[in-house]
Amino acid sequence: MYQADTIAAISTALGEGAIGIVRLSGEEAIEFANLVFKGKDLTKVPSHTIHYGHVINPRTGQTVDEVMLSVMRGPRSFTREDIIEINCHGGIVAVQRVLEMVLLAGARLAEPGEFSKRAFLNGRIDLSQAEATMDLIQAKTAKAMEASVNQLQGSLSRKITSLRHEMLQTLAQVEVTIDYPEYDDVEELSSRQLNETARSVKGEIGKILHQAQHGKVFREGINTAIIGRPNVGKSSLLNILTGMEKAIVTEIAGTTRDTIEEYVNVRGVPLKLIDTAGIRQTDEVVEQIGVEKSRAAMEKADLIILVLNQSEDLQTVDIELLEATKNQNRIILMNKQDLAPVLTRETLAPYGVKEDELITTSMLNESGLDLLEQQIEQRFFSGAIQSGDINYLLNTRHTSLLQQAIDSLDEVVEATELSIPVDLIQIDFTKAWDLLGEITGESVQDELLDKLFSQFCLGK
Ligand SMILES: Nc1nc2c(ncn2[C@@H]2O[C@H](COP(=O)(O)OP(=O)(O)OP(=O)(O)O)[C@@H](O)[C@H]2O)c(=O)[nH]1
Ligand SMILES: [Mg+2]
Repeated sequence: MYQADTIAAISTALGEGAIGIVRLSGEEAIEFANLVFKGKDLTKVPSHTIHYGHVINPRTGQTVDEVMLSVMRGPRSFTREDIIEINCHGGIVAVQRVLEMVLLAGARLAEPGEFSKRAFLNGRIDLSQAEATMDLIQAKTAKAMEASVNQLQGSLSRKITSLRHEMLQTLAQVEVTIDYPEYDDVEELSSRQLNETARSVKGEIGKILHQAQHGKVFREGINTAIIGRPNVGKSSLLNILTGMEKAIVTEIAGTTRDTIEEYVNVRGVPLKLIDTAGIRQTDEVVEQIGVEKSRAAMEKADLIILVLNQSEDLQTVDIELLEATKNQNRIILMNKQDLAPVLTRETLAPYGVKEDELITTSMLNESGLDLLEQQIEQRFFSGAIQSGDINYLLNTRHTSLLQQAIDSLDEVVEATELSIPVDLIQIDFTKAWDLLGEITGESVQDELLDKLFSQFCLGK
């Protein structure tokens, strides 16, 4: 079996973990590991075994770390090449030192995603599975994780492969029909076959795209903008929901100047929370830009949390924001409940505020936040999104290929209805087949591959 040059990288997240893993893959993985390992002779041990020993500096013989080392010979490995995994003591220094030693022994530092790229090139995983690995690493919540795992097991690939199979069969049938021109309705028959399959495949792609809309939400988080005039408690809310001092909070109006984004998981709903600069009229240039960004965030949001200060009268900006968000998915917080109330639910009634949009809160004593979380949970789990729906996670590349395939299939359907010659129709049909193949990587160019895999973390 062909094996490429030997690469190495740290495969676990950098930081204080219990263990860190340095991974090697390639032709001389075992040989290089043997140079830095004091314990058994690794060239003699059976595949898929783990060994206790020490990593030493191959030049000085000095001991670097106490380790457990696994040997997995290709092709029964993730990359299908020989793989060594060295489990070191966690902590940045130990893992880095072990990596340095294997580099000293002759391995090359891996590019981001290079392990997965090799797994792909050696036919171990297909492209959508490789991308799922990346999503798995980046999964923000357990639900996104679940969907990534599904995809890793090939739910998208399986679906695409079966669609392509169906298309190939039709193409074959058409060829056969054309080869036996004794039938006088050859053209019509072929045309009908192409039309039927194109329609059916198109329908299936439509379903994938539809289901994936939910998937996108789970991967990227629901765009949630916290909006309001200055000093009402927006940044306080961000800090409470994230459990961190993410944003500066002061009693000075206009404290937040720029949007701040943070992912949070609210009862299983992944939110991309965006804290924004308080909206008001201002002559100050920096603040003006901040306010423009707040408005942009508001327009793009899937969910708006509009914060009001219930200890003060409604101001022009509040009214403007109530109007502007009227048709959006919004939750309105009447904050600073701990202070003497001025605003009431009745005050807000004329502005088209619905009862279930309104929650009274205090960031000071953290009250009302349960209700807020409950609202968020209800809206997104009210049957509309269930974890069973998210079978597919599509990235922009997948979506665009699926759209293009639909376009080609549309051409096919249209052409068959206009009695255009079958060999011309076949061109569009084959094009759709190719486009689908690009999703699983059966027809991709090198350049694209490099780009894709370079988005991976180091060591994957
Ligand atoms: N009493 C009381 N004070 C609050 C409450 N929420 C926030 N504050 C205070 O109000 C002030 C402003 O809070 P921030 O969270 O910075 O307000 P903001 O909306 O982000 O303000 P800008 O960034 O200026 O737009 C701070 O002094 C907070 O401590 C609350 O519920 N009750
Ligand atoms: Mg703020």
